[in-house]
Amino acid sequence: MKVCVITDNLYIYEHFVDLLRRKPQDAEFDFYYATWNHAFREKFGENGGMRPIKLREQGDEFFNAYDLFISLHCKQLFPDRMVTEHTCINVHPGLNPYNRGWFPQVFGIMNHMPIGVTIHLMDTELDHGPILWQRELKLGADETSKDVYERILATEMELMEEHLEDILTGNYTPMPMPSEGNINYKQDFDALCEIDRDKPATYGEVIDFLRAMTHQPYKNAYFYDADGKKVYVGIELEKEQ
Ligand code: 0FX
Repeated sequence: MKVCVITDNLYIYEHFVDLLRRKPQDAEFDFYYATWNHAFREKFGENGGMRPIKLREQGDEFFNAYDLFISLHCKQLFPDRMVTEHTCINVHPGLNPYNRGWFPQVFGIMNHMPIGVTIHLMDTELDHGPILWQRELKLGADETSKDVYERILATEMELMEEHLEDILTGNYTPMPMPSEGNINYKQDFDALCEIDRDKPATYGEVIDFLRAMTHQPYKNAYFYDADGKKVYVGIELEKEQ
């Protein structure tokens, strides 16, 4: 069988390739990334193990060349005909249906919502479709977005390792999503970043907001100083031993 894997996340790509090396599968895998992913373009170029692709420009010839499509943090929307006519599986860094879309753990920390990992069949809506497997992660009071995101990535790879063969052989029972849940977009995250210094909040809300926005090396939350310069804000948390 031929499998098309599309990813824009280096950690996931490298760990998935390592998984295939450790546990060879009876399938041929092709890897693609988004044409506008400059970091991948610099690293992989046009050939080698990875190729750039713009999914919405592909025709039947491309789609019919594969038996299965897997999105491992692919930053492109899969075209409708791809998800309706072919089997497409998404590995998502959130516990569907909570916080579908952009940076699920950020919104999970801020809004005290469940955090985790979901592998699901894709349909025409974003991070939506029957659930195959998922695992919830409990958030520690001292964890930032980065801390829990590292556990999310590791959990995604654990689930993939446990179920790759099931994915390839179709050995699963899709479960309907329990509800539509909620969805966040990149604009929602961008809008959170500017701090309104006059907004009243409890200490608890401030701590949760800052740990949701703390994810080195990214500079997320900020306010403007008297000279109109951005001052970035993060938080350091340390639990006693
Ligand atoms: O690949 P990914 O981990 O995931 C994102 C979406 O969250 C996910 O729902 C979608 N399926 C996937 C295709 O794209 O995103 P990332 O590698 O851009 O960012 C990883 C984490 O880093 C993110 O969860 C929060 C943090 N981050 C990232 C950026 C770019 C920040 O805190 N600030 C940023 O500006």
